[in-house]
Amino acid sequence: MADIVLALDLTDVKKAVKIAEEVSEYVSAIKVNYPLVLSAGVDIIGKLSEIKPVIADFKIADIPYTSSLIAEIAFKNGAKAVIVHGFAGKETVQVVLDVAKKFNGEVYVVTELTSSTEFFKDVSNKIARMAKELGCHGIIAPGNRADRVKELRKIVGRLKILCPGIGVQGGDAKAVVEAGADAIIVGRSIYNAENPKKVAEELSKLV
Ligand code: O7E
Repeated sequence: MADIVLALDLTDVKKAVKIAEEVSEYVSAIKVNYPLVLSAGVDIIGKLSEIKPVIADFKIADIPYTSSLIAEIAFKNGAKAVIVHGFAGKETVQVVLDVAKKFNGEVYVVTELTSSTEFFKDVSNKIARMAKELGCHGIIAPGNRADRVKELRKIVGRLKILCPGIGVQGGDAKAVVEAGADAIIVGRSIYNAENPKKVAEELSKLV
C-alpha cells in the first residue's frame, strides 16, 4: 500500500486550505511549492501543518550556506520535510540534512524531473546513490516513467520514493506503485476535479 501526497499548487489561499481539509483523510502529507507560498506567505506551512504534515518543496539548489537558510526557514515554520535538488551536489544536500536533524525533519532529493530527461539522464542514478550514502530519507522519482522508478528502487534500497507525474503528466498510479513507489504526489488531478474528495478516495483505493 502506498501513500498519497497532495501537491497543493494553488494561488488562491482559501481554496487551497479548503481542498486540503476536504481530502485530508486520504492523504498522508501536503506538498507546498512556490505558487502557494509566494501567494500566501510562509505562514501557510504552519497553517496546513494543522491539517497534515507539510513537505516544503522549495527545490533547494543553492550554495550550502543559502540552502541551509532556506531549510531553516521551512522547518522553523513547521515543515516536516524539505526537498532539495541533488544536482546541487553533496555539500548542499549534507547541509540541508544537518539543518533537518536539528528539527527532527526529513530530506528528499530530486533525482530527475518528470518533464525532461535531457540532462538528468546522465546524473540521475548518481544522485540517487548520493542520497542513499548521505542518509537522506528518500528521493523524488518520475511517476510518469515507471521503468525509471524500478531502476531507482534498485539503487536506493529502502529509502522512500515519492513520485509526482501521476494523472495530468501521464503517469499511472498503479504502475508506479508496482514499480516501487512509496507515495504518489498528485496535484491537478485532485484540486482541479469537480469533486476532489472523490478523486482522492478513488486514488487511495488504487494504491
Ligand atoms: O502534475 P501535478 O499537478 O499532479 O503536480 C505535480 C507536482 O509535483 C507539482 O507540484 C510539481 O512541481 C511536482 N513535481 C513534478 O511534477 N515533477 C518532478 O519531477 C518533480 C516534482 C516535485 O515535486 O519535485 C519535488 C522537487
